[in-house]
Amino acid sequence: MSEDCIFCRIVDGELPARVVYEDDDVLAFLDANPLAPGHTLVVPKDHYETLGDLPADEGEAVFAALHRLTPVVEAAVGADGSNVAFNNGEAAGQEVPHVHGHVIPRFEDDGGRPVHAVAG
Ligand code: D5M
Repeated sequence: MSEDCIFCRIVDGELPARVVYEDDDVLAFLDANPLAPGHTLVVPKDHYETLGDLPADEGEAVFAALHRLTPVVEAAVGADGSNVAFNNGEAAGQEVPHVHGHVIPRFEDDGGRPVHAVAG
């Protein structure tokens, strides 16, 4: 737990979130600034800043949750696909320094642009 980390505070229940999945190692909740309906964030419960800091077993737990959740999120919003991505490090646009995967639903009629173009 990092006191000033918003995702740690969500994991601890101090800040509200629309939680869509939880297990021993991982929490998933809707993104507050969604790029598409159903945009979901998947975070390890323990605080690590980047993927490189994440121990392999916790990385496996995050990937297992992404694997499980992605088709569920797509089905929930009627998406035709999704971008699953990590912004890793400030230089890559990571704004919240608690490693997290994005599941961004995509639709046939949304232009088909890659996610970096969608994010602007
Ligand atoms: O993405 C950080 C993402 O985190 C960005 O899409 C907004 C989202 N965010 C920020 N604060 C919150 C809260 N409190 N709840 C839910 N979602 C939030 P990055 O990859 O770091 O650029």
